[in-house]
Amino acid sequence: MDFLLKQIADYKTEIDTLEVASADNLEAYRIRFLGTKGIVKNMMGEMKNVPVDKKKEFGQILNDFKQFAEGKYELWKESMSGNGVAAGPSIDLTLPGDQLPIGSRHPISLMKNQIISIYQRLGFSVAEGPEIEDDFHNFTALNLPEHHPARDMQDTFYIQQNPDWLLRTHTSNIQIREMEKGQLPLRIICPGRVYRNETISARSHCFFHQVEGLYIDENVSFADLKQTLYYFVQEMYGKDVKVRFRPSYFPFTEPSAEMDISCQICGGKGCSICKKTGWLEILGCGMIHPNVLTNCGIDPDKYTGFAFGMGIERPALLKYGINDIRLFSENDVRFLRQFVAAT
Ligand code: 2U9
Repeated sequence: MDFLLKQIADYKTEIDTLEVASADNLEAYRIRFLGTKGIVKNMMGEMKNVPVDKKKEFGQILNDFKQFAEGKYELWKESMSGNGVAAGPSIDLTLPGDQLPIGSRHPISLMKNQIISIYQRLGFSVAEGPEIEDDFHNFTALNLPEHHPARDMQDTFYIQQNPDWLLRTHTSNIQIREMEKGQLPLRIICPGRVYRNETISARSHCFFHQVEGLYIDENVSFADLKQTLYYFVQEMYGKDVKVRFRPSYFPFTEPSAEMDISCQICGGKGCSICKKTGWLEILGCGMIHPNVLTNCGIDPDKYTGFAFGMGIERPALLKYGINDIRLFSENDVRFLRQFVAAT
């Protein structure tokens, strides 16, 4: 009987040191210890060889062993909780997870973020507004006379159900809404998508993106405007960039100007991109028209301000050497994947 007791003790040690990590391991354990020809059954069969006076004692030990082996089985089965894998030490939580594919930023977003961050360094904060707008915030407040060609059905997408609603033609509606809040001084940069009823081609689209800016305070002058925009282009295109302002006309600014930079392709010598002029037009600007200030409840005798607007697509085409504006909105991943992951 001593030999049998030693065997039971050895089996117990073996069970204690077992690592049952999968459903297959568990089944192998069940067959080896608890199966019809398993170790527990075998031991039961040894009962007949045990002397009569020891049968009771051996029976008790055997019963304990059986319960121990069955208990372990139930414990492991429960810990697998239906997924076939044991919880606990068999899962290495320190292993790195599966790597998710990293997307890339859209080139329009890259350009937009770069522009925004330059103006943020000058104290401008970002403001946004609705793409579906009413006539007042898109046109009337901006001193656009009733019969101005920009209001024409040919140029503007009107909402059929309500002729007072339209898809904004510029992001200036954001500035109007911010000015209406009456919190001055105001120094904002307004990015967003705008819509114009134009035929889609490699050079133009019926929607595109703009960044506009606005600065209103007491004693703001055209010199402030020039210095702000000069800082912007130096940050954007480098210290060697040259600028020039040409007089222009916009209903919402007076005086108005367009700003050119020396051509970034030929360095000002003249090429096909700058049409041999050596200059590239990049934005429009001007002092906010007093009527626009009045329309938004701001006293033009106390406050002055400047505004500017630029499209994002054209500088992005130049920067990334893209020759078709339609690529920006086709969402072809072969095109989109080429841009830097995250900035
Ligand atoms: C308010 C007052 C004035 C915004 C301005 C321009 C000049 C301009 C064009 C650039 C290229 C539009 O995308 S584009 O075609 N924009 O030339 N935008 S001044 O002036 C404002 C805006 C809001 C309240």
